[in-house]
Amino acid sequence: MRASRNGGDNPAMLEDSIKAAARALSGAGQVMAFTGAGVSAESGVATFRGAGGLWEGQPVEQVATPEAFRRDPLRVWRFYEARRVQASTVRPNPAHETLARWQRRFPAFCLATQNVDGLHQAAGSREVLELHGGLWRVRCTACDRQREDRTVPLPELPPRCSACGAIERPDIVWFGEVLPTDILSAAAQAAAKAEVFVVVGTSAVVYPAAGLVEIAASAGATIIEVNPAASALAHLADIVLRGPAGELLPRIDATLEVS
Ligand code: BV8
Ligand code: ZN
Repeated sequence: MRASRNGGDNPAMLEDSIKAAARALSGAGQVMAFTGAGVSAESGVATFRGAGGLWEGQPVEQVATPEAFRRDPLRVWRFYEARRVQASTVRPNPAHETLARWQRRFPAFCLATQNVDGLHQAAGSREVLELHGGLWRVRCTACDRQREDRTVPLPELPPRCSACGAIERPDIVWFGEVLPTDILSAAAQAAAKAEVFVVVGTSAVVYPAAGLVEIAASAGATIIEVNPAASALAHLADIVLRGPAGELLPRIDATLEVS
């Protein structure tokens, strides 16, 4: 059990934890951020489990699967089309913007996200490791041809591959599917080298992505958790900031600048 400074809802303790987070970051050479749906919450994107995690009354885990797509590709495409439409109307929030700034500030900075909304890239983050794919890419189910398509709404559902005519799927990693090996291993290598590992807006229940926190913790990184609620891996956090990322990341950043 790591001693954790719990910046609970006591403002003085929260301020103390913000200072502790800034101190840990200010001298760090290798920093990594790992984000989930919570980092996009203040942009207006519904989190997975927060919104009851339901789509047409069904748990998302039953819609975001290869079986559901095989059974009813149109239904699964309607789920993703609805998220593409919503994602096209939202903007990055100060949490995304702070993480993009940190990429320029630290000698080595890696951002791995479970999100598929593209908001980190819209905020200016580069080389984002999209562990679970992206809403703006589609992939052919037959010839695997991948393309970016930001048309909203898509003219035809399901979209068809212009090379071979087969239907295309969202380039998303569904439950029961393996993550892109190159992306997962890049994230795991960065987690093993991180001096400070910031976990932002994730319930940390989905594996193997959540395993990145465990890799960083066992390699001795200082773990900072930014989340209004305790994630499943909060016990690994050295510094805990209980609150919204859009408010707390800029406050850490402002404290960094003066430290
Ligand atoms: C795989 C794409 C196996 C879909 C997603 C152990 C090892 C390996 C696999 C497993 C395992 N145990 C179980 C599994 C199976 C499964 C899994 O982990 N299930 C869970 C539910 C138990 N894992 C898989 O299926 C993975 N595949 O391992 O395949 C395999 C192995 C070999 C060969 C073949 C197969 C694939 C997982 C990927 C699934 N796809 N996304 C889509 O997006 O449409 S996962 C989905 O959940 C999203 O990516 C989402 O990002 C992710 C995690 O959720 P969070 O991002 O954390 O969001 P959540 O709503 O849960 O939490 C939001 C948090 O934000 C909360 O904590 C909240 O408090 C906080 N918050 C709210 N507001 C704010 C905030 N924080 C900060 N500021 C705020 N303002
Ligand atoms: Zn094709």
